[in-house]
Amino acid sequence: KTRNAAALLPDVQRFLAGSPLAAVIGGRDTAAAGGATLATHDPGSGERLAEFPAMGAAEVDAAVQAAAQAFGPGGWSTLPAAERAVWLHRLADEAERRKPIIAQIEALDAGKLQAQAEGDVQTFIDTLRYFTNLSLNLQPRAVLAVSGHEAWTLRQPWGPCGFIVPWNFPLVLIGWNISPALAAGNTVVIKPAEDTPLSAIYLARLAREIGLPDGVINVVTGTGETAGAALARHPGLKRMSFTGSPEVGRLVAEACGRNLTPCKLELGGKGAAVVFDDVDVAVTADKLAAAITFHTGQVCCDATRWLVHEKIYDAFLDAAAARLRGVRVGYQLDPAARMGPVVSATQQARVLRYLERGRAEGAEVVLEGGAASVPGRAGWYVKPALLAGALDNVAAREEIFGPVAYLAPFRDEAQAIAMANATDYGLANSVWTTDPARASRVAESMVAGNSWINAHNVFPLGVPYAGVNKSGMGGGVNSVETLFDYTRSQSMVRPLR
Ligand code: TXE
Repeated sequence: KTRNAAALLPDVQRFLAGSPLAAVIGGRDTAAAGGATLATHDPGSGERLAEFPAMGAAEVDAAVQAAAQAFGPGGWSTLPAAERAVWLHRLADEAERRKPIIAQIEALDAGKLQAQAEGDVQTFIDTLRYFTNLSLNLQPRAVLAVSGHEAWTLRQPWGPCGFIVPWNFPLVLIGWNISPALAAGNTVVIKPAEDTPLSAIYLARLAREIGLPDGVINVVTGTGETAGAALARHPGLKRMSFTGSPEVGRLVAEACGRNLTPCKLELGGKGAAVVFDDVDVAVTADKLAAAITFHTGQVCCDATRWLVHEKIYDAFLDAAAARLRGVRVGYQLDPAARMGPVVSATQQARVLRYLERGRAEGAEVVLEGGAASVPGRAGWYVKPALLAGALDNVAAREEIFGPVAYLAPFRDEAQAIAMANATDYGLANSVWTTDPARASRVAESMVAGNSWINAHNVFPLGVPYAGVNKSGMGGGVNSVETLFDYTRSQSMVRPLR
């Protein structure tokens, strides 16, 4: 029993009491061959939450086969879209009914503030509904009379698709990725991160409870090196989608390349926020501080480099430091907490190491950050940190994945754009100014999949989200195009006469 037991919803307690939990393959609760398990912990208390299967190649193979069988013939892919939509809407409705339960599981497992976890569950639900509805609204392609032939294009589902997801937004990233795949008629095998397997397991059980055909959603659990790698190299997958670090993304893409399996990668980032001297300094500092502390900075599209016009640099630095100093670090289920723990001891050590290295390379330490302690909770906490100086510093170049911002002054627009673009990543940036023409100019000139204007970390439904360069490849997520990505094009031709 954890110390939290009293604060937990009865359904969450019951779910955790089922430990060791099973993964779900072909609708069946499945343990690892030999019964090997791993444990997942509450990042806010360090306590063990539950055990789950440490799977490998054999279970991954069984899951891909279950997905292939569920796909068809006569399966999920051959149902009329309207019939699939009934199932997917039922799944969304049931997830909505259980939102507090799913959110608490996600909050506990990932160390997310409860309110943010609820937002994540809502994003999952909204995304599933969006793609389900979209799949019912596709217009038939025009029939062409060309060169004496009529021709048309079918969009066919691919088959079993693999999804390897990370620990920072488990349910959001599952939703963004599997919703278009399922709505288009594919079946899925999900490999959640070993730090956060619980919401995926819960989701697979939920799908079974509402009667979704067995094998349409499969979940395999285990480490990246065993379960993840086995999924990435499985020749039975027709598509793969990976979200995580660039290092592992490269391995996954290589494995897919060997099978010629199309592969979508969503990797990290080192986003810039470019702040001009016409903004309200207090308001902008406040918004950027909120962005960097959101989910304790474990957000791939965060603004981690704050490029500030030299005229307001000192005032901005003071305002940001004051705001970050006041952030209340606390246990994720404590409603008074404004920033929870990081996901693991490993991640905490990573953040602390980057602070050390940044300082050693000469960064000015405005706010030193470091490990934080929360009374009565032996979790993995860190304080917000603010570094400043030249951008050739390791803390300004590499993705830290913690609440650490790096400030640097700029002189003019051209220099700001050059500084923002001086990175191998290309996921998301923002520009802050009251001049609309300048806002568009700068936003367009920053090379990345996403440019926000006077905002950061906003993801309206249906707006494409993708990274370029080291931040990803293969088309991104969250838009009409994603639905097409999960169909293959098949040209049909017949002579007119
Ligand atoms: O990610 P990994 P880690 C960045 C962030 C973070 C760093 C390390 O900077 O600090 O990566 O995090 C699975 N074959 N991002 O090490 O390892 C793994 O089980 C196949 C940014 O936790 O990339 C998990 O399910 N799969 C990112 C998933 O890959 C493998 C979010 C991601 O884990 C595997 C997460 C292998 N050989 C981390 N090794 C973002 N874009 O938001 C691991 N995995």
